[in-house]
Amino acid sequence: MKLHWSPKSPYVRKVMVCAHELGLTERLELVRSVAAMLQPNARLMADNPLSKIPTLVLDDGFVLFDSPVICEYLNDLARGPLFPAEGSHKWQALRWQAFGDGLLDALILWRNERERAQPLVPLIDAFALKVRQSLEVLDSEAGALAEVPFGIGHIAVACALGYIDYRFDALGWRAQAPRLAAWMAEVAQRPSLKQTEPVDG
Ligand SMILES: N[C@@H](CCC(=O)N[C@@H](CS)C(=O)NCC(=O)O)C(=O)O
Repeated sequence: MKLHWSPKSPYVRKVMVCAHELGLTERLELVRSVAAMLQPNARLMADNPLSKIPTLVLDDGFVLFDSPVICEYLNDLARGPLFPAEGSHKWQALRWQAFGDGLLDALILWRNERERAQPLVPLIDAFALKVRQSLEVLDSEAGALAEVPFGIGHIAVACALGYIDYRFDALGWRAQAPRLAAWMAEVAQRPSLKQTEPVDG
């Protein structure tokens, strides 16, 4: 399988964490693909017209995106435990995945805006508010995160927090969300997270 990949993308990181957890990394051929909102990538678009990563091309040519779909596919392939099949654990995991992904969406749009010559201040303020409030809610859920078996919800939240460390270090989120920080300190010890820390280049 061919994965359009970048060491910087937190959504790609979700897929790679799943692959590590599921013992599937050897099955993935990583293709370094640059995906930038303002520069559609023709080579990537041949597989995904949305020009986004992660994009997974299966051996029979069928193409999967986006990260929730690819993560679930890998979990099915390995008959893994990362997606609880039913009941409240299922919805809790999917909600945390949506929460982590949504937090990432806000952070990435925030970063794009702050890099413009004249950022729109109300937009920056709105992203800052959403991120602050999300951290507050996740902090209140740190106990629940620690209680249930590690899965896709934990992966998405951890990748979002890892992205804050990578691109928004100045936020100092740990002071604002100490219980979440303690949870993250433990989860970050997993080899799957250690081996997928974002790097420039
Ligand atoms: N919802 C998608 C988001 C993927 C995404 O936005 N990836 C970024 C890279 S971090 C991207 O490809 N951006 C290029 C673009 O938006 O044109 C997912 O979960 O896979």
